[in-house]
Amino acid sequence: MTVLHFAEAMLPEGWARDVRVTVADGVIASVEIGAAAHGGDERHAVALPGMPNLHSHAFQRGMAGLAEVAGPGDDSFWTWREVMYLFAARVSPDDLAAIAAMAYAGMLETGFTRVGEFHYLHHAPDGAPYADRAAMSAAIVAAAEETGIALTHLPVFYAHGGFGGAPLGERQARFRHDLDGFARLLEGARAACATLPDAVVGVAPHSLRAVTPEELAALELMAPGAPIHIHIAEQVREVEDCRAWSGARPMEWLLDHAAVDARWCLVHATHMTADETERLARSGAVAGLCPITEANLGDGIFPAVDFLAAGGRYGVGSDSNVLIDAAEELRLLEYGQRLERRGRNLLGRGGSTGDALWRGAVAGGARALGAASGIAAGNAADIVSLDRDHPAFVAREGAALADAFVFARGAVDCVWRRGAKVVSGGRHVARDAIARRYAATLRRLLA
Ligand code: NGQ
Ligand code: ZN
Repeated sequence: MTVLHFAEAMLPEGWARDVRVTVADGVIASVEIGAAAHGGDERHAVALPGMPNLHSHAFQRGMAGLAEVAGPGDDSFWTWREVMYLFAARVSPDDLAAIAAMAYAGMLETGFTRVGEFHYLHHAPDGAPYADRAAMSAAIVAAAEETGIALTHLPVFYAHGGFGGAPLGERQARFRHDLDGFARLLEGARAACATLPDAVVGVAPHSLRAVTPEELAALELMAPGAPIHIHIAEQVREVEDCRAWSGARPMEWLLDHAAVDARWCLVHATHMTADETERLARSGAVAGLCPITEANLGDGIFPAVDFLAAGGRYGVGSDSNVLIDAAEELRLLEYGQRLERRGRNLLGRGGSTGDALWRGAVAGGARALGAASGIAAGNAADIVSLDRDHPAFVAREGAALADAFVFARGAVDCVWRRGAKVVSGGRHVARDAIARRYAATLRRLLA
């Protein structure tokens, strides 16, 4: 049994002082408020609940910064995707394990304690399944195990290169399944996750471009009650292609044809009409927002003010992992709205904006990843402490600490996953070994 004592903590019911968190078998057994530290308690200053990262493509961390060079024509999401596919074609299961471990260690260092891995790099580069058809899933699991991050594994079904069942392109061969093959992959992925504590396995139709309506309906039934994630309405061209195919916009089509509810996470959801925004909010689904990647790829700005006003739920994801930073995702989410609407404090629901964003994204992210969240008895002890000595935190307390963390770049001190300290002094405990292996992998892949 471990007892952590925090001078201040962000609890579900509000900020509290002198908080004793007792952890047994990785789970919070009790939370005492206004309790002095006992002799054997490990003492820390400020605790936040761990942040779920609801959308990651871990392998893309290996190409971070390599698509920031202008090509011969106008650059766009679609030209970025070609660069990404070239990199993706080189990554073996061992390479994936090394890159994902680096990405996951980095996530933990910024306060992410669970990752939703939206995983579509299933087969060998020529499209042939590996002998163990879940070998790439196993690599993801190995990285989660090595770093300690909680995993919601989201095997992706990706069968078409465009709306209306268009064939896949040559560079997409690694992603391909039919429904039977995908069912077997899902079995393999579940087996690979079986020994990983708190692991969740969901299912992810990649996008309306990549699945037919019949396939989507079948996928909905493959993981009853588990999270279901899909990319949607990220790019204007995707909206136009969807209208040409069906007469409807992507969000409109999905809400009309699928039973979208609280088990769904709709990733990006950037381009919506006012009516779609309202309907999505009412559905109970989580909007999976990835502000850093959406900015990097030139996607557009999510209508967050209207979505929140309609009662919508959201969480954040690091998606392409071009930059991994939980607080920065929230900062950019708020700043996109400020720049567009020329206002301030738009997503804070009338109170402290950084505090509301951290709480909102913890709750929505956990729902999207099929997990519980928050520093409360019965939940996994997934806790982040802040570096009280960082200048950004001087003379701040309570919600003002969260604001300083989100907007003024304070720093993380420690991170616990299931009560085990995986980050100490801002560094992952296995960073050196993980970074060495990552460097060797990248030098070889990019040679
Ligand atoms: C992905 N990324 O799955 O990594 C996609 C691009 C695709 C984003 N949508 C791949 N941001 O669309 O095929
Ligand atoms: Zn994505």
